Amino acid sequence: MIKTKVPSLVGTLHIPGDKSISHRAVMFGAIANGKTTINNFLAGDDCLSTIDCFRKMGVTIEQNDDHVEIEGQGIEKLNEPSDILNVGNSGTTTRLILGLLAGCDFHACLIGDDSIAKRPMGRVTIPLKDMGIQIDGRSNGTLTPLSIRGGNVKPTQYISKVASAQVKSAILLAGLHADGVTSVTEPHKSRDHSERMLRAFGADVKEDGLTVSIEGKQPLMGTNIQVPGDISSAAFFLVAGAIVPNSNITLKNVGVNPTRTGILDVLHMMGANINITNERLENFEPVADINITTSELKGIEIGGDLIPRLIDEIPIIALMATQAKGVTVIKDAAELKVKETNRIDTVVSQLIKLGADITATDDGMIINGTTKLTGDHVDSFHDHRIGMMLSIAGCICEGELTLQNDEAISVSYPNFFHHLNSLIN
Ligand code: SPQ
Repeated sequence: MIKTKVPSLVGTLHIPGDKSISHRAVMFGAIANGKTTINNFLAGDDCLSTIDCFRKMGVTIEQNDDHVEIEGQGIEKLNEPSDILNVGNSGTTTRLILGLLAGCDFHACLIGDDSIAKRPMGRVTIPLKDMGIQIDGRSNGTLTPLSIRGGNVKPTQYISKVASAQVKSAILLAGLHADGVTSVTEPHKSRDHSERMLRAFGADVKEDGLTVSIEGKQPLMGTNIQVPGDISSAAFFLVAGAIVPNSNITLKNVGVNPTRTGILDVLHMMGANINITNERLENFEPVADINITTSELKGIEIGGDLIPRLIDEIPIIALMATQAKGVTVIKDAAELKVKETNRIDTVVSQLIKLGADITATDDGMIINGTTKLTGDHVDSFHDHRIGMMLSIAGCICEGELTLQNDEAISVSYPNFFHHLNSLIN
């Protein structure tokens, strides 16, 4: 992919479905009783991996682009898979499926790509083993490939060291099949899509501050899920609208769940011209339309509770900070090191290539703006969010930016380049 400076970005986009919500809709639909339909499903590689895993366990799933129909027959009707479950590049699939398989009295093996093989799974497998589940795999069952034999789940009261929706969801899904109450307490609140969607499927989930709890043995009932647009995908165009000259972009139907809107807080704090309208509750998630125009930005400090609310947006926030006056400090974000790539290293190394003044720290980065960026040969390192961030960088670079491994973008935003090109005048 080659990208050069653009004069402006103008137009309206319908952002594709939320990845986190699409995964959960398939998983919960597969273990519910009765039919589940999903509209605006994200047909990206990660969510297709989730569908593939459940088909291998005998669930009938019809998928036509962004419409999915699942014939759920309850978790007890899942079959022992005769083939390995391939999670591809998806951390969400790996960790949530482990929690769900904890409730299944059979054996299953999980494998993923090279990136998944490096990501820490002990944060889920260790508490699941404490709940009585047999798990083995590389590095004492903390790295893929993993094998699991579920059944006889014991409830737990788990205190997590990290604010992670994947850890929280995996333990709650295991707890759904235990006798008694399972709870998870986090240091900061992570995204709450599982809690909201479990309720939409008829389960009773309780929240008390940073603790979420669920009573075991509750059946899920199939339902209709309308997936909102993914704010993590919208973030690339929000930042593009703010930093590309003469721009005016409207994004329709974006999920604005408060556990995900850290990017909107950052845009406000940096002084962006952003307007949020038509806020409504669709199904069980808040949704809105967002307009942004070219803005004069200023550097800020980002850390603490804000981090879990924008963790996946940090690569694009770092690019925005190169175009903001003054210093931006991103801290408390060591979790970036265990994503599809070490996102502190990949963001910093690739933005330095373009001429940014950016330094890696132990738990984030420091960016001095504003800097003029110049095109160079850069790499996504097979990380979709790094690929999209660098493509937006190309829109403001002097000279040509060439991006290696751009196909990774289809993990979460298969029509990203089509959308970007449609805004170029
Ligand atoms: O699914 P995966 O690979 O972990 O995807 C990422 C992403 O950038 O798309 C992280 F690399 O998003 C995670 C997110 O960082 C998706 C997610 C979820 O759906 O529950 C939660 C976050 O991860 P975590 O580890 O904080 O729970």
